[in-house]
Amino acid sequence: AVARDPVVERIEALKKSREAIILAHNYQIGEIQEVADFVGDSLELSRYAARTSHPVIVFCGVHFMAETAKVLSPDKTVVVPDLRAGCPMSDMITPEEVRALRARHPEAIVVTYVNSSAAVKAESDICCTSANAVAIVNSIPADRPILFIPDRYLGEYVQRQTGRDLLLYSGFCPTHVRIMASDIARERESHPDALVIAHPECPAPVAEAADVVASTSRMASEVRLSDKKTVIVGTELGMIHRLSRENPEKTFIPACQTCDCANMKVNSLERLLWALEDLSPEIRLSDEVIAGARRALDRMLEVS
Ligand code: CIZ
Ligand code: SF4
Repeated sequence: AVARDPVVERIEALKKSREAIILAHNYQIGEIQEVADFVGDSLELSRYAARTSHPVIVFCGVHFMAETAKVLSPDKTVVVPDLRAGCPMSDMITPEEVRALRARHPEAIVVTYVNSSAAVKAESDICCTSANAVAIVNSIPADRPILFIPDRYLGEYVQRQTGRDLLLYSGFCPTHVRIMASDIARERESHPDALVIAHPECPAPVAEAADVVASTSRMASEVRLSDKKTVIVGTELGMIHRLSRENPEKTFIPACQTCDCANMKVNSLERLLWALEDLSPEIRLSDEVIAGARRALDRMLEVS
């Protein structure tokens, strides 16, 4: 038998005694994806968390994602490997700023990307993910102004797709902006037959240079369905682990070697083990924030 990593063995034993499940985002390190019960995008993970009968969820991703799991499963214990794994984009807007924007645009519907704190979601009308942002915006009557927060690049992508004029905010993902259109051009030259996929958090020149602009969940299905043997990947590097595992016959080339989210990489197997041992650090939210964020998430789930 192959010798097993003692940390992995302890994680698996504790998972049983704690009646816990481990959820991992597509951008987590490979070792965490391998011990997880389910790997997916933030919404898939939160919906999985809400369906499971396990009382304890160890959420391996960044803070706002674990908050969403808590909002959808308020009676469960949601722990994370490390509270310092935040998201700079999500930190670019506060609930006070949303209230100030609303005061300036009282007619506007506030559409909030899930990459935001639960407190910001609670100030919003409806949430969206990168997978359903276009459908959510299309569901809003054409005469209503839309305030789209916090990601300006996802917002610009939605504008191009829907032809609607959105009031955009200035947030962005510091990881995805590292990918340049020149990176795509260089890799296309080396791999002329490759499929190029990019995330809508990338600025327009990169999105426009890609064959497919998609959320990580749709990237996974597009790659599975494509007959291209080589894929140039324009998103966070952790995604390549998931894609390689699901498509062992295909070759994956990162568009940019530095598209690595430091926050996603704060989580390690050891910290995951300690979270299971201590059932800490735990995500805690006020009832008010849970109710408000839940309303905006439920509206999204009704539409998509
Ligand atoms: O919502 C998510 O999980 C993120 C941040 C990326 C994606 O497109 O799946
Ligand atoms: Fe935030 Fe970007 Fe990291 Fe996602 S990849 S957690 S949006 S900084």
